[in-house]
Amino acid sequence: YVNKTNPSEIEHVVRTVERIYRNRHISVLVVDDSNSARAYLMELLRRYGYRLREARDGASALAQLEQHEDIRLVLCDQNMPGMDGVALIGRIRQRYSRSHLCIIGMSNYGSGMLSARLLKAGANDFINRPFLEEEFFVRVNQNVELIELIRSMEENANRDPLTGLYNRRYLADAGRMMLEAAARNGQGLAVILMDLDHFKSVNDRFGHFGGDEVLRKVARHLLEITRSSDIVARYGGEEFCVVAQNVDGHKARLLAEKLRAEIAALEVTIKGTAVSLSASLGVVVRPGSGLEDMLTRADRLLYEAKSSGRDQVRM
Ligand code: GH3
Ligand code: MG
Ligand code: MG
Ligand code: MG
Repeated sequence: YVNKTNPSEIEHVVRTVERIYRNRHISVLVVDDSNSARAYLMELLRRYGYRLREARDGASALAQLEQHEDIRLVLCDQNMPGMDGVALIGRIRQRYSRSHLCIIGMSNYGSGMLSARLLKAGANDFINRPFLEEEFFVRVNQNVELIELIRSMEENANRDPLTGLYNRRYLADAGRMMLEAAARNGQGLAVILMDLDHFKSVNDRFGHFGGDEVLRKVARHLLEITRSSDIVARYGGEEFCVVAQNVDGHKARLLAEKLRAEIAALEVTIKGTAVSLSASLGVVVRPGSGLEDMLTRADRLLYEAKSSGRDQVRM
């Protein structure tokens, strides 16, 4: 007798193992006032490899979310003393968008309009109790897959594919928010625009792929020498923009000078030949009337730097 295993069963096992591997990076928060219900849900989720957090009421659920940025799914019981599920979901949605995390509300079978109230409060889905494990997993996994997809699409939409830096679209959104925050807190903010000098000749000598390689190296170096709180974006072909918060005019000039010096000193070799680089920079410090206006003025200063001989900072 030969035990012929069904190929589709093998496929199922392989897919499950792959999923468990992927899910190690995904945190799920289980919110339920009942210890036994929480333990059961966590036992199920553990089987699929999810990283787990738990809370027994709304207040500690909000605290967990605050503390753990990586929570992507919240499973939320409706009936809890104090804040109920609908109220908690409303509170969560005030802070966390549908592209940050998904919520599955859990209601008891027969509670009528509750599922509609949970969805209206901001849940993505709901599960009636008692449930079949099969349905539980399908709903959990589908919601997690969807949020991961949304997040990767959002990430791609904000990035420049060549260098991996933020793109101009992201710069416009995040830069405006940073500027508003700086205005509220009365802090300085610098917009630094940088254009590589004579980049055409780099392409002429090393070809377009060589030029691309140089742009990637420059991008990587800019990330190394700036702070994680700065926005570093690819503004155009060989133009980069740094938005730095909490800097006054003096610090902004120092930063721009540092960027200039670092680019001039950067050792890049393409096919064994050293490429010498330099850059021209324009710097504008808040208050300006808005990000667009600051970028326009930085661009004008950048061209002054070009016409004054390149490899210099203008502000
Ligand atoms: P300068 O700025 O000093 O005036 O001279 P430049 O030669 O850098 O002049 P310009 O800004 O007019 O030209 C930019 C060049 O950068 C033109 C283009 O071929 C090149 N470039 C733009 N985007 C890319 C890219 O993605 N990859 C490569 N390899 N080259 C690019
Ligand atoms: Mg309960
Ligand atoms: Mg240039
Ligand atoms: Mg240019």
